[in-house]
Amino acid sequence: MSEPTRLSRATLAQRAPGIAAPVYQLERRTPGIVHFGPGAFHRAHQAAYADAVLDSDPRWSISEVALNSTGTADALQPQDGLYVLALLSETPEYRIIGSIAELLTARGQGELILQRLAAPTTQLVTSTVTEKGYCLSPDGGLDMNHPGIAAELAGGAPTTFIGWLVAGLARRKAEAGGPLTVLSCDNLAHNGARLGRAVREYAEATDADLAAWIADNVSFPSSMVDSITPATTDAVRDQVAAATGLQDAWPIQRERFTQWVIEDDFRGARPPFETAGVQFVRDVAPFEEAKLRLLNGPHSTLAYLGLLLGHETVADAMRDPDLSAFVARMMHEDIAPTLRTLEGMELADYADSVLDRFRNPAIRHLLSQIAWDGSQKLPFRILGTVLDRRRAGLPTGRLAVPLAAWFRFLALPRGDGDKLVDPLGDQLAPLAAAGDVDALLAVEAVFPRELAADAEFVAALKQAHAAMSNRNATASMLKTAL
Ligand code: CS2
Repeated sequence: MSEPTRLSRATLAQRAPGIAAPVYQLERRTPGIVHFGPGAFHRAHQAAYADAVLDSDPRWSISEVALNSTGTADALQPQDGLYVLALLSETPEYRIIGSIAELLTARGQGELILQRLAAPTTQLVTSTVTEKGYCLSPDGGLDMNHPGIAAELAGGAPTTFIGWLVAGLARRKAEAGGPLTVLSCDNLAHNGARLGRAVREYAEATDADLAAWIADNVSFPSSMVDSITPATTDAVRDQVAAATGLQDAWPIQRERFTQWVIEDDFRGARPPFETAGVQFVRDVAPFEEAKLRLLNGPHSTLAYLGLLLGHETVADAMRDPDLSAFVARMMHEDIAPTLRTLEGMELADYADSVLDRFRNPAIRHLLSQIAWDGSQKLPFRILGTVLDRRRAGLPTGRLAVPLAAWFRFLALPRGDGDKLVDPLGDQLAPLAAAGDVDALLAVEAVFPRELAADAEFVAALKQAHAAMSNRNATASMLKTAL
């Protein structure tokens, strides 16, 4: 059998019948959005929303900026930025996305990146650079000791997201490019406020006039983004080629469900995302908290416990009756009571709908993928909930279990192809291997001092940790923790 033709503008018309593709004019894409971090999550989510509005408003195609790798650019440049989005369910659906106008990489294209950030046609900057990309210190401000930030502040060229953003804003100020909205799309509580603070602190450390200009001209709304997006595999590539008749070097798969709630605080023009289902609200915080605590927290719980129990995917872990019952009770009884009510949605229904999504048999979401970067994720996903509970005089409850499971996960022996992916891995793994819970709790980049000094919390964590010495012990602990 001959290889299918590679997807590109020139071959788009050869796609299989029924495969949706852009009807707007691809050759006239002028980016109105600059996005940092063109990974799978962005291409599953923001780029699909932009694609949906381009028919009615041609201003909103995207200039992608990759800071650390050239992989996405290498895959999509020969395809004129086009790629296939596979919506997975029992009846999968495929859609060709055309919102990526260009792909820039920081290595070698820095000048173009600054030009795009300064251009008056650019009205919105978005980011999915993951938690660690924000270079934050435990107090929530910019980490001036982060090696990348420290090198930039000492006069080095930008390498970090914050560094590039501030350099672009300086160029925009110099060229009178006009006001701008910078919209964080990462899984951090109060993501916009955090990003705004990091940018302000960076600018104040380098150029007071610029800091003042940013305060007057740039807004940093928060947003909550949601769509489960497992990493692309060769099986997905084959499935996409068979369904569309075109070869895509890097298609993206995600569940059908998607949600984007954005704080309505725009300085430049606002894309008509509401026509594509985006909710613009005054206060994102209740949505953000509900999602981080009731979806991402349980996801990480399934990941660490599931891996300790020998499961591979989220759906596998959900088929384990003790594990799924434990997670459901933790959500309803330990997490939901810490949350504010959501407009138009009961928290209990929200929790149940998340559990349904975790059960989706059409998705193979590897627990090992979710287990990455625990030191960056758990403060937002679990520790905020624990802090709220303790401040309200409630016990730590079941939430000690995922944290103890993370410690046990960090201690697992690893082979060559199985490196621990976590920026604090080298510091945490030896402490976890020694079973030193006190030393782990003393890592201030992860654990707020208030919790490390809380006797009830420490005792609950130690007890859960002791109960998970091996797979069988973990399985029977889960039964009793029910
Ligand atoms: C997951 C998230 O990998 C992870 O840590 O918990 O990527 C999750 O799938 C998304 O936030 C869902 O919107």
